[in-house]
Amino acid sequence: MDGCIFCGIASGAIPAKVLFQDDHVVAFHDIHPVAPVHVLVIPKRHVASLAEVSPDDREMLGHLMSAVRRVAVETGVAESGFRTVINTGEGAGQSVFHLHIHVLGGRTFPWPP
Ligand code: DGP
Repeated sequence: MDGCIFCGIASGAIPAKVLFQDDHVVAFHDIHPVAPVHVLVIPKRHVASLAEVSPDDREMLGHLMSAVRRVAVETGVAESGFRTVINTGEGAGQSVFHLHIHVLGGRTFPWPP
């Protein structure tokens, strides 16, 4: 989508520290990390947020979750533990309106957040 930063990263037009990508998803390091491991997983296709997904997106959502596991393994936090976050809507802190999963690791995370 024109003007979407993450569409730009998905297409390669905007540079990012990409961990891996495939036909469906891109995993790249967050520009403002809040943990030693802070990777974002996005679908290549533009979807604004989790509030915008439909039943047709089930396969894409599966790709995202599978990629989250791969991020955890490749960054070495699969065993120590990792936090996944999807901010949905401005009220929840979403600032980029292209669906993304934060994968955070390398430190402890309080609960409730
Ligand atoms: P959220 O607040 O949940 O919408 O998270 C958006 C995240 O995206 C935030 O942690 C910072 C990150 N981010 C924003 N712009 C860029 C960018 O141009 N490159 C990278 N790598 N990350 C970005």
